[in-house]
Amino acid sequence: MSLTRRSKYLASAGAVLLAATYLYACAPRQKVSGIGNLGDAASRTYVAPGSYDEFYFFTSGGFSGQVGVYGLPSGRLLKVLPVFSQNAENGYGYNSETKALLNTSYGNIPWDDTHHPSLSMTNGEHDGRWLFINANNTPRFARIDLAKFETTETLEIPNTAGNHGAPFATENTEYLVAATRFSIPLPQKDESFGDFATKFKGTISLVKANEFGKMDVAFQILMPGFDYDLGRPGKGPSHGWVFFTSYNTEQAYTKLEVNASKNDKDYMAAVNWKQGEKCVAEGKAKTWPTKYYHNVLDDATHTATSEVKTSVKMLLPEDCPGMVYFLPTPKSPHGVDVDPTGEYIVGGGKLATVIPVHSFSKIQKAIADKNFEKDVYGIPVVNYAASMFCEVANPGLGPLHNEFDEKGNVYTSVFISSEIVKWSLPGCKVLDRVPTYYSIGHLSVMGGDTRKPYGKYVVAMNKISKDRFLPTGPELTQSAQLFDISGDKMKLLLDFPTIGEPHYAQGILASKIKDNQVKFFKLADNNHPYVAKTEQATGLTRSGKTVHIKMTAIRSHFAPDNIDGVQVGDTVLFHVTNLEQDWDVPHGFAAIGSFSDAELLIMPGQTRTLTWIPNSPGVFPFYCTDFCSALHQEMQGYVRVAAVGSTVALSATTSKRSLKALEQATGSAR
Ligand code: K7E
Ligand code: CUA
Repeated sequence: MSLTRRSKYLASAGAVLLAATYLYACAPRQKVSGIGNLGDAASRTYVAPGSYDEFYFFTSGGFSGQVGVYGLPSGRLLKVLPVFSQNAENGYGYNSETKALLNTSYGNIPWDDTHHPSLSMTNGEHDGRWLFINANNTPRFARIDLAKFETTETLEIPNTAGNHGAPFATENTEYLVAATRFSIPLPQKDESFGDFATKFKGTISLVKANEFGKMDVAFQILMPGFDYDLGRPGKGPSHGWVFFTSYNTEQAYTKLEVNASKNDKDYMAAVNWKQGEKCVAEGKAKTWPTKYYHNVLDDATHTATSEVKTSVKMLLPEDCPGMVYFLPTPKSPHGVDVDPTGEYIVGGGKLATVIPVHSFSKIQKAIADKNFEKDVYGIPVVNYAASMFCEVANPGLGPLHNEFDEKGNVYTSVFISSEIVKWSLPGCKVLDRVPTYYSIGHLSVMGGDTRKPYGKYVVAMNKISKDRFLPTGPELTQSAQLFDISGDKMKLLLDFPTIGEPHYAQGILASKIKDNQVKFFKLADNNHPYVAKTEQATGLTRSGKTVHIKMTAIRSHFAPDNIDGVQVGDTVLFHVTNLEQDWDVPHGFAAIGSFSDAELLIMPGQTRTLTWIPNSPGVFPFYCTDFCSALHQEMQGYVRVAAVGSTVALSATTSKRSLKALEQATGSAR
């Protein structure tokens, strides 16, 4: 960039960030690794064959719409969980049973952008029941059941655009909180951009989540038209409150990098949701007509169904005094994080030269004393000096996010200067800093958002991996870096590649999850409308142009495996039940030319459906895709397809000769 062009860039604060990003993040840098003793680092992350990792680590997939499950400290990838995505690996989002989980008022949306995994909480600690995650683009929440590692419930969030500051769980998972990133006309209608400041609004949502199948918007709060970015519920003394950062309090609607970077301070919203609950109970909320989807995967039918909701309770701050306050916070803050004691609320001012720390008790006092500097859209703005506990000096360039350990230390990710800065609370002094490779976004301490962090490790999730891994064409892998934080100095232990774009991630002790696993689904409890619990219960039915085939799979054959009487243009639905009742014995199912679905991967005791529409006469094979036994290659069959109008009746046969005995003879059990 030329000097004149650069000085133009430097004309605004937003551009300073941009220019600094070029100068720091993209400059070639030397490979200072921060590793004191490589051999020691290797042994600290080595998990011997047959041993387990100490932590599960759940990373958001960002634009992959998925969740990555890693073991730490090894950094081994254990699973990729589809959430707001279709997954060819197991048919999620393709097959008839799971498709409804992607239903929204905009239609069936098989993609989204996931940012913040949030583990369910009991008494402010991860309890290992569920993982929640947000969809940014078409606003939604998902529940992932950690006994099954499966997405089991999704909820659309109405009156929202850019569901970014979400879904952080309160101390007992009473609520997941959410805030709108984009303010929009509410209710949505055709408005001119020039009316942004008067007609565009934001919302904050409190979503009930503590019971499977009952996720719902408890109430929403109508907010001034800013961009709300991130949120964190209080803990301990601040339980009952939630804090959201905002940027663009300038209310710009074009060229935000400049126009939304003018104010020296933006606002952090401090929301007393218990007060909100009270106002709702007193009937102060308005009922707003809207439309949003709630989708639940039923345990017994293994099938998701959708329900359409038609209204929400909307609270206006002026109708519920004491519910919302603004805390001035420098400057275009991104992250907000609450320390384990619940007293300190730490902002991440991405254009600020300090890390601002608000004190919950000082906020309470300022409110009691009415120590306000002004009102903004009727919302009292607490005096900056009155809520501020400290400003941490020398935090690096572009502080974003904070996590906490068990010893009163805070770890701040600093994007532009690519580092983790460790500092103390309540001391507010920088204690250590370590470079990351490169451009760190979120970071995650094991249990680092809870009342009782485990500490031990912090993981940096970096936006750029540059020269750290073998190149893979124009797009290089995303990367995470594991640091030891048990001593005074942070120490780099491991680089590992990550899938999608991991924004945030959470680590939980493996012992809280690993012994609660569902090993298979009980066949006796399977209530799928097309289940076949025995081979005798299989069969074919035709209704018009639709053919239902109830089929079973067991090592190593399908029943039936010869199907006759299908015609060109029929919609053939293979409902395949896996009869196995043992851990880790899925069967797969694929049929040649199936163009609307991926394969099925059917867990033991489960039924899954593949849709198949033959477009020419012939005899077409299907087979099991998962190498399930020595005779897995024999696990196959044929469908015979006749021309339209053929008089061949539907029929099915299964080879009489069971291969079970042969399998046992060859010792082929998986
Ligand atoms: Cu900082 Cu979406 Cu939490 Cu990305 S967000 S880094
Ligand atoms: Cu069943 Cu391979």
